[in-house]
Amino acid sequence: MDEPLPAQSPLDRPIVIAANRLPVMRTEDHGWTPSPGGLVRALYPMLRESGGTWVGWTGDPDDAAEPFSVDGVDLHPVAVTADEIELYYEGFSNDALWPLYHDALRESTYSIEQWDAYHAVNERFAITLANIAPENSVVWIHDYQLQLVPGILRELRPDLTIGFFLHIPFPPVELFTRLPWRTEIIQGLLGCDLVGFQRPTGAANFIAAAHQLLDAEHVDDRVFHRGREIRAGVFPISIDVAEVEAMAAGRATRQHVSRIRARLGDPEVVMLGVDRLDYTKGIGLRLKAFAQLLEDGRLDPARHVMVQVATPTREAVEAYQDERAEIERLVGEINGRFSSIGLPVVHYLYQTLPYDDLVALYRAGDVMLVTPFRDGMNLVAKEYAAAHIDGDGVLVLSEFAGAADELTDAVLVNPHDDRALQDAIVEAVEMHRHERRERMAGLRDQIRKSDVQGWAHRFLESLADAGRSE
Ligand code: ADQ
Repeated sequence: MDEPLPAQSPLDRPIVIAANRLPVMRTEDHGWTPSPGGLVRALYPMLRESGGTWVGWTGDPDDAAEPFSVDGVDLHPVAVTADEIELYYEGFSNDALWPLYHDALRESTYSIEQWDAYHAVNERFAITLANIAPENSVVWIHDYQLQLVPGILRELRPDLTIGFFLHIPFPPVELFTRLPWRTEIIQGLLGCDLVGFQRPTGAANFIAAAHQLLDAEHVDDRVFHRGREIRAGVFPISIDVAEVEAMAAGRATRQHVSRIRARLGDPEVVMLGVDRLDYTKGIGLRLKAFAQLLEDGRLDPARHVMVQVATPTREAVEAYQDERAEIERLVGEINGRFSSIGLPVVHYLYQTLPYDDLVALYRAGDVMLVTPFRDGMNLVAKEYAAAHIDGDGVLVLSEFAGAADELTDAVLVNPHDDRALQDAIVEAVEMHRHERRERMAGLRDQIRKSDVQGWAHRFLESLADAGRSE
């Protein structure tokens, strides 16, 4: 593995992070503890070392907590009202932008009330940042909920170096321009010094939209707008590889893996899906492909089982309720047809699991199915490879996940093509041990080259460069 990077920030200036959510959750005794999740794991130690600040929402409506510190990290809550949660978060962010950015086409339901709330919350974030960011500091804003913040903040505080990272895809200009407020969004992002994307296509789509909507010229990754230069860079996010490997190597995990396989009836092949229950993740298609393979006798319920873990998410949004109902209907239908007493063929958990349980499941999975229609990166694919310290296991991966650019030793598949998906699953199940090990070695080499700490360092170094070239 490459030299581990120090927890310190690569910058000589204070950093302020802004994300929709603060990186902490309330504990039962009314204190705070860092939340789980890769982004927090990547950035929290760095802020702790360099004494940084994080601005975000606590997750509770109307929560206007005073600024506080956890482990030396200053946290500045931004209040979001119950109405705004419905309009800004569930509405504009998750019911308008999310499907549009994942090319999940459906009838457009763009609402001015939702847009107004999105604008108001973005403005509140920008004002909070303007009030607290030290002179000449670096501000790093995250994701699609906050795309207007850079533009508003630039007006308020021209001294700051401003970066933005989009965790989800940026759509092709033909789709993006459906959005009534497309120009405002591009203007917002052009307030940055550096805008980061997961894949080269995201950066290219953004540059094309800036050109079409605002006549912004560009040379390579540099966009020119109103006398300023904005860089559009590519920074594929990763995971804390060392942490997953250490968890996977623990004795408790090894014992847990044996227990899981025994409880599943010691099948020959355990197929695994782990996703937030989101309609972009292709869970239904995967289940249908599995059912068709059982139907056709290409898989055998006595030898092949599937475990699908789906994390509850965005449960107030109707499209998510529909998706859950459809997946649970499919699981019931498949089990009804193909299971025998005490041995279901699909094991389905609608639960958020502790990270060590998830790592044990990854290790227990012989074939991992990651089949989103569209995904910024997909960290599950990387976690699976990191957990397979035994050097075995096959990853079936959608071409439409950002991870497909790097994880070329996976069995890559177009999940929109039923037959291709079924064939990819059979190829993974029947793959010879020698090929499995060769491919897994390739996947593991790749992820060990770029972990999440490296990702954060690369972004911040480029941001400092972009800020200097103003
Ligand atoms: P997500 O859409 O949430 O992230 P993903 O990258 O797969 O998708 O991350 C999910 C995370 O949740 C993983 O770290 C996984 O371990 C965890 N998780 C999943 N199911 C779980 C369960 N049942 N219990 C506990 N934890 C579970 C968005 C984008 C992605 C992008 C990331 C990071 O949509 O494309 O990779 O941000 O930029």
